[in-house]
Amino acid sequence: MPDLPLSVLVLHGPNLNLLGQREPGIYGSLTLTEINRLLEQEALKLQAKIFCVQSNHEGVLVDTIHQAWGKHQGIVINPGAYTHTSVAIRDAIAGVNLPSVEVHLSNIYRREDFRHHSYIAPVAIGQISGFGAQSYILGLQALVHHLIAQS
Ligand code: CA2
Repeated sequence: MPDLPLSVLVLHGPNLNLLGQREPGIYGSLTLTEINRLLEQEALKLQAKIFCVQSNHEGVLVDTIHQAWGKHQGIVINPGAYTHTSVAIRDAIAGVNLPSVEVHLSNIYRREDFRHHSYIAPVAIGQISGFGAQSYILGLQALVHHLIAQS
């Protein structure tokens, strides 16, 4: 067992600050604050600490990933639309070499073709897509179990 508590960075990408206010049919009716609260409750059960950050800016997401090194043991990330475009976020995750789980509220493979490709997936330990807010909970559980197993 590692020295507890494990510390996990939860990173939310662009437009996820709008959750609960628009497009509930695709992304659900919970706000980002409500999702973060659910994650806090799950983290407590898992005896982990989480730090939640949302940004609409690619560079801020890259900087936040860099700053996770030496501070957090893993990352749960919903890169939003940057999933499908960002070599910079992929390189940042590969660069810090922290176990990362990619999560999506919607099932990106049931949507437009351009959402079927993820630049992040090859540098993530796994991907969870399509379970709404539960995708984040499953992602946090999977990451913490992975971190415990590898310690
Ligand atoms: O399903 C997901 O979690 C996504 O990462 C969400 C991104 C989308 O670009 C990805 O393909 C899949 C979009 C997030 C936008 O969130 C909104 C929430 C409410 C209203 C408008 C946008």
